[in-house]
Amino acid sequence: ATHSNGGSYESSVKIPTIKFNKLFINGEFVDSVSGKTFETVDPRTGEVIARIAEGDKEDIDLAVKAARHAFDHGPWPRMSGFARGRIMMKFADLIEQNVEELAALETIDAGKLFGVVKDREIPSAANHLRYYAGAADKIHGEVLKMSRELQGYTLREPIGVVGLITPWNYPTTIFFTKVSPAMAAGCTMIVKPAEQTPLTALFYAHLAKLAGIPDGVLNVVPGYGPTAGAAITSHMDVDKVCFTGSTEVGREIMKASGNSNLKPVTLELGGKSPFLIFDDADVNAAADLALSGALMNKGEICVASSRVYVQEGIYDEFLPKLVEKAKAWVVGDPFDPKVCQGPQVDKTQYDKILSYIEHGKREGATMVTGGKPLSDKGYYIEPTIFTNVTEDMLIGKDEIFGPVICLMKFRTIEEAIQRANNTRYGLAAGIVTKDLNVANTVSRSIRAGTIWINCYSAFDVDCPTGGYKMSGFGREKGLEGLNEYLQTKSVVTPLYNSPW
Ligand code: TXE
Repeated sequence: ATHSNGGSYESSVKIPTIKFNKLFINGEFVDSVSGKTFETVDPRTGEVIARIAEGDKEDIDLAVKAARHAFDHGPWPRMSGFARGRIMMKFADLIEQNVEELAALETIDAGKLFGVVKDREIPSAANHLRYYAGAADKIHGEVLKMSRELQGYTLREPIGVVGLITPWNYPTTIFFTKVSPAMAAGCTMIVKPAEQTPLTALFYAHLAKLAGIPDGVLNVVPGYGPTAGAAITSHMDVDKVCFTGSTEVGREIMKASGNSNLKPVTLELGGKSPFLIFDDADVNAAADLALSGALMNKGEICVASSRVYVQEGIYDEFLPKLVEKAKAWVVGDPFDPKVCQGPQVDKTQYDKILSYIEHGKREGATMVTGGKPLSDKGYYIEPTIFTNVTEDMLIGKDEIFGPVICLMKFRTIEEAIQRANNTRYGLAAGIVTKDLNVANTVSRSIRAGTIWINCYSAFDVDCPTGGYKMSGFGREKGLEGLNEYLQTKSVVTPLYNSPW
């Protein structure tokens, strides 16, 4: 890969000063009860950006109390859906007005591409708010005819106080895929952003207040998983948890729910998504799709097309194309518009990826390009491609969450389906073919929540996403995503002259 100068790129983008570094509870920025703080680090350099108030159990208790009060007594769940929607629309406008500063914060905190965050991710997040704002006044139950003696109807009610635990790879997007439907439903919430990337979430809290979201509706408490996160999942007064993160932590969250109040959970977990390229594909276009599907956001994306399967008729043509494209993929400072890939989010992820690469070599896979760190400063890793991989190797079955592609060859459609499904995950899959019958057959046969045909990572707010198998359960986005924050109450009345 070409390396464009690590952290020394002279950007014209103004690096913002950090305005919000405290917990946001009940409409105010406050220090943590313990007074403790933690560092958030710029992955371009490994240097500390700011110290952030560190939330722990006592702070979560305060946030839950505020959210509970706002839910049980405040205006938010009681006002009309239309009124909630108007406030959410204002919130969305404020986000767009601050897009430059927000995008710069996200870039220094997460190492994400400035241009992509500014032009796509933040505008799309604002549109998540608008989509659900538009749905807020269309939440209706049903009238039930029931038996001759009874009439019933259903109410769709907000589920209550929700805990939203987010990861560091898409700090803005995932914040709004959870917050927007929760707000539209009339829930109140505590968001715990990932400890690696708390900066934009706190800024959004500030904007929510400016927009007129009542105090206590949105609380943002940065902190670590086993302390602040676990305090949410085991809290007796939190009615639901929605989590995106690792499968291991997903397991802990279900246990915490089981050991406390049996709160329902929605889990969006890891993946090892297959990308199947059939003999009739345009090799060049397919290589572009496979590469960007796997390396997008430095491979730190739950749907990464990390297992690429190519049919034997075009494999020999495909391999050098993919390698050539990987070598031309520019790694460097995420403010540089020429760059395709910034630094991995932190030292832990960087070390994890490099250790998987070493493991791949030891397991007998063939590394055909990449494999090395790219700079002595910051967490940059070359795009890496392995061939001769099988699904039982560690690199063929674990989620690496970095710029590493496992390239494999298949013969028949049946083999492609069988190997695509040979994983404990089921988040997404890609298919490249011009043959409609192949595309339809394979789509039905793969056990995954999203199938992309002749495209990849094509997300939109009205399209539900989520996992099969150990990639989790529940759906986010679309109207199904709103259901996760609602529950149904049935109301039944006898008719005149009925025996009741
Ligand atoms: O995730 P964690 P990590 C995968 C990816 C990555 C690996 C580890 O493979 O390499 O997970 O990343 C909070 N109770 N994904 O360790 O720990 C934590 O503070 C409650 C895939 O960063 O799952 C953070 O806010 N919460 C993924 C959030 O969980 C807890 C995105 C995610 O962190 C907790 C991220 C606990 N006991 C990582 N422990 C995806 N699906 O996109 C941690 N947390």
